[in-house]
Amino acid sequence: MSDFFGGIAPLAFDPDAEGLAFRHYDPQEIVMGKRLSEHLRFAVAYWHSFAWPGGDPFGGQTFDRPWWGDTMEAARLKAEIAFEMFEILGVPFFCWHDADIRPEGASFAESRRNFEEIVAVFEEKMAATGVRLLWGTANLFSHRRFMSGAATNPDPDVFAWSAATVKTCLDATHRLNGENYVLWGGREGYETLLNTDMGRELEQMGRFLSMVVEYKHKIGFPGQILIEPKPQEPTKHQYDYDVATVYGFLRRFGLEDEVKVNIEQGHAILAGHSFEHELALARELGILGSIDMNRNDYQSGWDTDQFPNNVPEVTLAYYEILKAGGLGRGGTNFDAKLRRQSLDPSDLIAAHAGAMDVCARGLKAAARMLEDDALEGPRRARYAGWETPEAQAMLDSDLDSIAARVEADGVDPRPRSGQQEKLEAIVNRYV
Ligand code: XLS
Ligand code: NI
Ligand code: NI
Repeated sequence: MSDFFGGIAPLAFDPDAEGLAFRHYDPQEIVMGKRLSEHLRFAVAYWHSFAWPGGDPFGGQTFDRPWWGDTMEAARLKAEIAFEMFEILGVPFFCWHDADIRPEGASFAESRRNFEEIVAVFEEKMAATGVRLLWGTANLFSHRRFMSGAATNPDPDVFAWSAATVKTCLDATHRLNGENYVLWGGREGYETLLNTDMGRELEQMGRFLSMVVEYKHKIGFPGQILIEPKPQEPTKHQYDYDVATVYGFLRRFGLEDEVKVNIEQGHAILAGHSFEHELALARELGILGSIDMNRNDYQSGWDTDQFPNNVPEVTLAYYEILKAGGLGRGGTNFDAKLRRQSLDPSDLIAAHAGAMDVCARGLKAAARMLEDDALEGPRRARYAGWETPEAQAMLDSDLDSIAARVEADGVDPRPRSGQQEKLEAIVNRYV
């Protein structure tokens, strides 16, 4: 045991507690026939909690961490303390990028050896604690070699480096029995068309993704491959803009049955959508895979990756997820970081615990709305006209016969209220 967390005990569910505890998240609580922990499938993001130094565009590191440094010893200490936090929080999962967990080596091979050494450390710690891997991913955006993209880079050597990196990370994810493997196109996009061959870059990206899927089948990795959409930042135009764009891309390369999406709250907002819009669309397209839970600052217009703290918003998100039948192999990954003034180790615990409570409240409210048919009842009533045999038959007919029927039957549409305010008031009763 390190003394980093100063002896903070594993958090209990205790609505009346004074200090750190869960007020709404009781992992054992049964909701719609399933434990809350199985619905929510919480994961800690290694990068934000253990690799991010607290910088912003105007200043660097604010956090003091005993594991700062580019050595294997530091990487081992970081792993040690990360697992201590997982146990304090009682989270079932975590997620990593290769670059979060190991120091960069002088060559590809050295980086890979460093990485695999820490993966072996994880393997032991996971066996000892029961914490599992929600997903692994490759960081193909931080190092300057990726500044013009990874798979979409004009330099084929960067494509090669990226392919080798994803192979290494997918192997490790498989070895650790990860539930999913994520690809976020960190710099797959462009800054200016003046120097960009967009058609070529999209082809490269499609071929790259196909290779990932081929390799997954070759090694027998049973997890899901997930793309994480984001419209901009770091590049001005990211190719994986939103769920709709990713779906079109998957269809084009024949991958719509192979790849799903990992949808992030803040990215949905950046794309000009709501989180629930992206979730509902992915569900309807059959590609809902997993979620990155966080929130953006609504004024700043960029990806601030704050911990969620808005129950009504989170409720509507889990509502769409419950309607999809749950997260399946996916989970709720806190792709969220502390504010840079939140220096204390206990801030890390409080941030996650608070966010877990927000999610628990949201999920429970969503479940009650579903169980009471509070929104689905009115929604069914709104579309009831389509349940008649006549209406269904129309979909199999043609414009001629529809036009003839409109005149023969004297069809005369009567507008009806959409009742939005009444429905909003209903939601307000549950949150
Ligand atoms: C960045 C992304 C990133 C992915 C994983 O905006 O959210 O953190 O989740 O590469
Ligand atoms: Ni993310
Ligand atoms: Ni993000």
